Amino acid sequence: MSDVRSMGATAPRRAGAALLVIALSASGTALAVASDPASHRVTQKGRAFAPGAITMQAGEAIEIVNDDGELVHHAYLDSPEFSFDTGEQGPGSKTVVSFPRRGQFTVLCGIHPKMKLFVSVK
Ligand SMILES: [Cu+2]
Repeated sequence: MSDVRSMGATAPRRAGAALLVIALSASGTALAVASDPASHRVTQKGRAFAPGAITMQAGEAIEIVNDDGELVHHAYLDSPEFSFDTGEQGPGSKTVVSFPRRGQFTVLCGIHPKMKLFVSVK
């Protein structure tokens, strides 16, 4: 009985995370999928990440929102320690990416080379 009660208590949050994983898996591209709700939010309006720099704790996640009209974006990070690729981010899409490691990272857009998001993970 105690097992059932414990499952009930965590079910809503786990269900949300499971849906997120499924949504990202469907695009077949996200390698770093956050299991927790994002604690930071970045928009891409005007072909620019905003804010352009974020300081966060290891294990936290960023929700990258494409609120840039009809434009498609494609955020990715390629570093020796850690990388991810969101694939194409259609208009209105939201992609959550977790940063498991400490370090200084630069997220780029595969479509707009001038877009840069500096992430400092403490
Ligand atoms: Cu872009």
